[in-house]
Amino acid sequence: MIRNNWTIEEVHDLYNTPLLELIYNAATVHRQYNDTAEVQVCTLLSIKTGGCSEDCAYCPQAARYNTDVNVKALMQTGEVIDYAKKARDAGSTRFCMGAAWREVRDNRDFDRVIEMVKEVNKLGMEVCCTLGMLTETQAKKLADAGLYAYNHNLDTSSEYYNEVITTRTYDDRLQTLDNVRKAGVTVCCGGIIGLGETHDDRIKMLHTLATLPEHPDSVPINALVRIKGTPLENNPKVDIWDMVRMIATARLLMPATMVRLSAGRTEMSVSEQAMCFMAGANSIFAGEKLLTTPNPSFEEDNKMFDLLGLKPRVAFKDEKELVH
Ligand code: SAM
Ligand code: DTB
Ligand code: SF4
Repeated sequence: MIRNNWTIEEVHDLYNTPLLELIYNAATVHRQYNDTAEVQVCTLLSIKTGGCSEDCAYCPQAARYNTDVNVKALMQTGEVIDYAKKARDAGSTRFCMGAAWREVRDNRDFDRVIEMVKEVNKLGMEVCCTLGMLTETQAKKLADAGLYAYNHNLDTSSEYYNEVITTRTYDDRLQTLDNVRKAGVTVCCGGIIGLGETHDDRIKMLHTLATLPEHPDSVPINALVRIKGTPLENNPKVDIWDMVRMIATARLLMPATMVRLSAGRTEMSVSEQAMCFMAGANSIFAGEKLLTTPNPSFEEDNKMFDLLGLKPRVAFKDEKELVH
C-alpha cells in the first residue's frame, strides 16, 4: 500500500530497525513493487557550470567558495545533443541537464534550454532538468517542450536547512516542487547525507518526502562529495551503513519510487553498492562525471551490472505499461 500519511514516529521506528532486519524488509517491499533486476541508468550533464549566487555549503559551483570549478557559459544545443547521444548509446535512458542557477529567468538562455529539451526528447530518452527554482509558467513551458522529470532536492531537514543554505528557504524549495507537479512533470527530489546533520534530521527529511501530496517519482540519495574550498570540505566520509539505512528506509516509505544511489559511488566498492541495490536502490547516475565531480565509468558500471545480474530499465516504462 502506498501511504503518504506516515507519522514521524513510524519513520523513526523504520529508520532505527536493526540493520539486517531493515535491509530484509526493504528488499521484500522492493520485490513486491518493482523488478529488482532493473536499474534506471541516468546521465548527468552540467550545461551551465559554476558562478552560482547561492551559498549551498556543499557545492563546488557556488561563486563564493574558492573551488577548482571554472565558470562556463550555457553550452550550445548541438554539443549537448552529441553528449546525450553518446549517453544513450552507452545504455542511459534518462538524460539530466543541470545548471548552476539559483532560479530560471525568462531570457534567451531559458529559450535555449527549451530547445535542448525538445531535441533530447526526440532521441527517445527521458529528459530531466535541474535548473533551480521555477515558476508554474516556466514549468509548463518545459512540460510543453517534452520535459519528463525535474530534479529539485530538499537536501536535508527543514530544521537543519539554514545551517547549509541561507540564500533561499525550505518553503521556496517546496513551492518549486508544487509548480513542477502542477505542470504534470514527474518530480525527482531527495537529499544529501554527510552535511553534519543528525539521524533525526535524516528521519525528518525522509518524513517530508514521504508525506508530500504525492511521493516524488524518484528520490536521489547523495553521499556528500567533499569539495576543497567549500565549508564542508573536512566533513567525515559518509559511512556506507548510513547510506544503506537511508536507502532502505526510503524504499519502505515510498515503495514504488525510484530510489537513486546518487553522488558518492566513486568512494564505494562494488560490494557496498550491491548492498545499496539489495536495500532497494534501483537507479544510478552513470558516466565519467556527475556535474563537476568524478563518477564510475560506463565500463565499470557495465561490469558491475553483469556481475550482479542487473539490467538497465527501458525508457518511459510506466507509460508503456499503461498503453498495454
Ligand atoms: N542549481 C540547481 C539547484 O541547486 O537545484 C541545480 C543543480 S544542484 C548542483 C543539484 C543538487 O546536487 C543539489 O541540490 C545537491 O543535492 C546536489 N549536490 C551538489 N553538490 C553536491 C556535493 N558536493 N555532494 C553531493 N551532492 C551534491
Ligand atoms: C542529485 O541529487 N545529484 C546530482 C543531480 N541530482 C543533479 C548532482 C550531484 C552533484 C555532485 C557534485 C558535482 O558533481 O558537482
Ligand atoms: Fe547553486 Fe545549485 Fe550549487 Fe546551490 S546546489 S550553489 S543553487 S548550483
